[in-house]
Amino acid sequence: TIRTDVVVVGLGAMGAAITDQLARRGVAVVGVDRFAPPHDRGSSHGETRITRQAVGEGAAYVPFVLASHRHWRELESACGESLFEACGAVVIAGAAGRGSHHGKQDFFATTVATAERFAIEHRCLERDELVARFPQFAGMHRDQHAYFEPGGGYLRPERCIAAQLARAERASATLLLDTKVERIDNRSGGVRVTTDKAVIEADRAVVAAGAWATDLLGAPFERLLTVRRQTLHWFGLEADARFPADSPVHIWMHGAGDADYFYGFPPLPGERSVKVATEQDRVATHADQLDRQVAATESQALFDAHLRGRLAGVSSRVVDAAACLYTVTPDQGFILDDHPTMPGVFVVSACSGHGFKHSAGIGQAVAERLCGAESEFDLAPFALERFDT
Ligand code: PYC
Repeated sequence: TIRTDVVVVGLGAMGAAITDQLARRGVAVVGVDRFAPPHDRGSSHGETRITRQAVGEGAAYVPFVLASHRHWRELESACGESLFEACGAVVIAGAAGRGSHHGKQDFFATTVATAERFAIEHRCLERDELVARFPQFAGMHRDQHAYFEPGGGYLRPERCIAAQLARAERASATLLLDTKVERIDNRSGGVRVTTDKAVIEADRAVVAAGAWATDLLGAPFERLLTVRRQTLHWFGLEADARFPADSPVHIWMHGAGDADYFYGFPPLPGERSVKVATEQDRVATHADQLDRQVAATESQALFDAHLRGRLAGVSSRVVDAAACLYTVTPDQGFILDDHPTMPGVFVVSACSGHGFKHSAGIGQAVAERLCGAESEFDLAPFALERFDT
């Protein structure tokens, strides 16, 4: 039996950040993952993740992303690698800001209002201004609107996770990799985590197990959380593609529904392809049953529905594709809260497909909460009580 202060279950985006933050505060922490992160089985792979500070999902998220931007820069200094490319972020919406993203019909308006409220540098651009600067958006219509945030950009998720776990280990965290958590039980004064390799007894447990959380947490999570397969696609560039070197990431809402949109990244340095994706909210799966194979027809369907006639310079030639998992709540927000019936267990799942950009800040917030420290973060908007449990 291993004795520790805190056991963190799941070492993806959230678990790696929390383990790092706790270990650097001098807390004895054991992190457990069923694979060897960074890995491609969960929700944190695929080379890049969007980050944007004026969060259209709501102002409650802004402190997390602002803190994260500071943490990524510090982490870059610590690990000597590039983790955060501040190439800018563009959000495009239809007439009158029409379009929905992560369940928010007012995503575009909230993005602009949040930028104003938090004094985040941004510009609202007409179609011709945007296309003059970034010709790849030539398919934008004149009745569409664009928001440009120069401080947004993309993160390198696998590198961020590896760097945080390495730093956590340097600060004396113990990592148990390729170790499957079988159950979590309360015991007097704490928590017992039974894995296929060892039993861990801790004062507290943090469950950041993403798509596997439902198997460990019981009610009400099994009813609240839905696991969804999503796909990522890389398409080759045309020979005459014009992507300026400072090209931004984008979210492009071209219809009113949640799926009438796609997001994408500029070509990574030295690459002649771009990564793009949309999101689906119709089909549920289980983490262990994920079909990881992405059919050529899926990439073609994405290209036809979203890219064709919109993103200039991108060909329909598929260079690569991958599947990943979202773990989604009914309102597509986060859950950051104590487990209602398991004292000592703090839940950091699910992040509904938009968590990575916030993860370093959430690591700080959760570590402060567990240490009883004063905190700049308000976790109330992420409490379970907003759902009918
Ligand atoms: O957070 O910008 C984002 C995002 C886009 C698609 C998934 N997450």
